[in-house]
Amino acid sequence: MHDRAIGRAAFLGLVGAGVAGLFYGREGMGLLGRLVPDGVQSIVPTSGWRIYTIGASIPRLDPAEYRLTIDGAVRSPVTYTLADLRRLPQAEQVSDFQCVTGWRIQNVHWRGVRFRTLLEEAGLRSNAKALRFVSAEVPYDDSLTLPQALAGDVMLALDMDGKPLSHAHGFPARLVMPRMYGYKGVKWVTRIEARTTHTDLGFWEQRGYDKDAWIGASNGF
Ligand SMILES: Nc1nc2c(c(=O)[nH]1)N[C@H]1C(S)=C(S)[C@@H](COP(=O)(O)O)O[C@H]1N2
Ligand SMILES: [Mo]
Repeated sequence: MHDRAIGRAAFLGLVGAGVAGLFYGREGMGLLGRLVPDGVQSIVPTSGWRIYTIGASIPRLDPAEYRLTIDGAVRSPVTYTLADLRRLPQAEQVSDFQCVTGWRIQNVHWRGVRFRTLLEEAGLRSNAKALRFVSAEVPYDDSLTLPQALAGDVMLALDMDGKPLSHAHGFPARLVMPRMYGYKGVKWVTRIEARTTHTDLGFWEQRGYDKDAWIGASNGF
């Protein structure tokens, strides 16, 4: 999204020296000056990230309470705990991350679960066409077609650069699709809904961005 548009959302801007994360509220709320301690700690070494949230604060999901539900066009809906997700076979990749506003982080090391693995137990119905990723941060969501989601560089990430995701980056689980702009990368994912059409528009897509957010080949930059 353009910086003007994202200005409506809250973001954590990191200023060069040390733990100087400033938390900005939505338009009209002004500077909250609130730090997000462990988020800030894990962001500082990888400078360049900007933390985006559509809410007024960074969601902090409790790992013990966390559940991921897989439902919709599946044979049997499944709910996973975070421990369940960690017990599934994990995949790793190094890929770049690019926001549609222009900033780009190179060589992010992600570790998590591929969708082929994650969907095995629930079992997609033959009419499933897309996956909709729903954030605990309502109403943020986005979708991928099945071929997009099942690609070899796409995953539900649990770790970033060798550590569990920070709260700011979507703890405990976020979508990673490196060939599309960052808005596809839903953070704080708590539900994956198999859909029989790929007609749903994600949060930023309802605000004008392309559903197929290919970097360099969509209406982003
Ligand atoms: N739940 C949620 N997920 C989200 C967003 C958001 O505001 N809320 N912003 C998206 C956008 S536009 C980008 S560029 C990336 C930024 O990832 P980061 O906050 O870890 O830097 O998160 C994406 N996922
Ligand atoms: Mo973005």
